[in-house]
Amino acid sequence: MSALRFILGDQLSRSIPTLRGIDRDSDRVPMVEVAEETTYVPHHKQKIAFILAAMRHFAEVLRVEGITVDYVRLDDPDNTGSFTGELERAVRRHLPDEVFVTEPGEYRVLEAIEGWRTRLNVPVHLRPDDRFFCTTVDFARWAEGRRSYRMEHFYRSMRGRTGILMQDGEPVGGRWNFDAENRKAWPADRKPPERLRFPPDAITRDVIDLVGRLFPHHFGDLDSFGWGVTRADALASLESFVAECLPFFGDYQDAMRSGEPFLYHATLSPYLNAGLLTAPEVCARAEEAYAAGQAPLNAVEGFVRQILGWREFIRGVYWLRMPDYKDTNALGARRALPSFYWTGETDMNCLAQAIADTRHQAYAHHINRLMITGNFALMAGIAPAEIEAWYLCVYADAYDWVELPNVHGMSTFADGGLIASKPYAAGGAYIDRMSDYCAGCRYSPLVKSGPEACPFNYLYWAFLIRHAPTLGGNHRLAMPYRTIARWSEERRAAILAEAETFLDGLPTGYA
Ligand code: FAD
Ligand code: DLZ
Ligand code: SF4
Repeated sequence: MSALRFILGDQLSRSIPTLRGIDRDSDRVPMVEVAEETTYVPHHKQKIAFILAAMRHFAEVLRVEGITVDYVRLDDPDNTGSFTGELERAVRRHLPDEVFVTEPGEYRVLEAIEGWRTRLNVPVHLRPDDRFFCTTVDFARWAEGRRSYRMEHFYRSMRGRTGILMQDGEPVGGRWNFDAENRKAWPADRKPPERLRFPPDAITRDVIDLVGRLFPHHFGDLDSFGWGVTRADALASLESFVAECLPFFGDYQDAMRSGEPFLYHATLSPYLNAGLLTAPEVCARAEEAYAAGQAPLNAVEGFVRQILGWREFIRGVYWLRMPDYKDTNALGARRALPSFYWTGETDMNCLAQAIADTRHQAYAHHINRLMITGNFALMAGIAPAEIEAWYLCVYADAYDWVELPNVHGMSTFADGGLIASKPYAAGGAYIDRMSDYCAGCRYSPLVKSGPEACPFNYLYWAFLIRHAPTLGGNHRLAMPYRTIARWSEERRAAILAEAETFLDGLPTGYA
């Protein structure tokens, strides 16, 4: 018996189920760089470089172990450009008795894999991806009978099931959640730690050259590439995060700062999502730091909640609700994406800063994604498909399974409240409180209308007025709707008109 054990670009874990039971003498491991994956959206150049460089390094690790890797490069003249085409070629070359693959992270790839059984004429074994805490089956069980899904409920059940930060069946510290202590603004005189960057080695430099040549028009800078591309790099990043950032992770989780994209955030998502780290080992390391007195409970609990809670929850929702989830558009949002999402050329300093970080690093932390670029898209009524494609392009950590529910469920409320109890909409005052962006802006967060007014202010009110039939009954929005109810019809119409004029003036399209 011989087998092909097909590894996808986000399955770079030695523990991946595909490799279990491998026979080094007879089995082969195809890994393929293909145009379909590099261009199904025009990914940030650093995202492509990160994945291809990590794939090439992972192939070397397997080879050192004596495993035969059948690696196809992007510029191989015989490359057919797709997973299916390349697997077909590999089957023709090696005539295996069977093919193993682990569940992919994207629904469109799962659909392709489902076609392989008939197309390849060999048995294809699809193995569950067990690098997560919660299986898709267990999530479906948890979700059964619920009309909406709330992360906090799921998270508590996961704490109980895994025993993470639990003692005698109770949450360590007597509370599940320390968020109330985690909303500090960034002090003006505080300097965030330097982050670990990894100078590209010869393999990565080759990939960077390739990406520069083949994708010159894709979004993003390439010369600032500093991502790690091996498991050793990812582990070093984890250690550096635990030592330098974790102790303050909770305190400044929601803060934003000009020219400082990372603050105390982990920047581990590209490694987790590509398989260079696993969620259980990262949570175990954080718990260990708490036990050793290296980091306080509010920080460790806050961090664990992001991974054991949010990351697992988002994945569960994706696999439970796809494919229909992609088409949700509860607020009927139809606008095209403004060009400034690609160019960063806007007088709104918060957006210019968040997009500049994104262009430069293929990274922006959660609050920049949710409350700056996401908040604007929500209130401007950008079509979910347009903003979703942008998020999928621009971040090194972006895959459909994690990006889509964050966009449809969190930032655009396209799922109508399936996972969020209210839309994450906020005016300039919130952004001013949590960042230093407004001080460098030509608009003022204190002005509500007119040429000096922060556009987030009138967009906020126009958003609520426009969606009063859908959102007016949401008890979490009772206060702003009471304010609107006190306004005259003329005042509401003027706010709507100001917002429309502003939005209609924004150039759209990929620039
Ligand atoms: P930290 O803030 O340090 O958090 C630690 C870890 O928790 C992250 O590495 C990540 O694995 C996990 N995590 C935290 N929040 C979430 C979340 N909401 N969903 C899933 N995992 C989470 N994350 C992605 O990994 N890929 C995406 O494509 C992606 N798209 C997003 C789109 C939008 C509109 C929003 C609002 C959020 C998105 N996120 C996405 C979630 C989150 O912003 C990133 O995981 C986080 O910014 C990664 O940076 P970090 O490693 O420094 O995270
Ligand atoms: C994102 C990506 C890119 C840009 N390129 C490749 C590639 O050339 N080969 C590959 O195996 N994977 C790539 N990936 C990651 C895949 O898109 C990802 O594995 C699938 O979407 C399944 O989650
Ligand atoms: Fe953004 Fe408004 Fe502040 Fe300018 S004033 S940075 S547009 S929130």
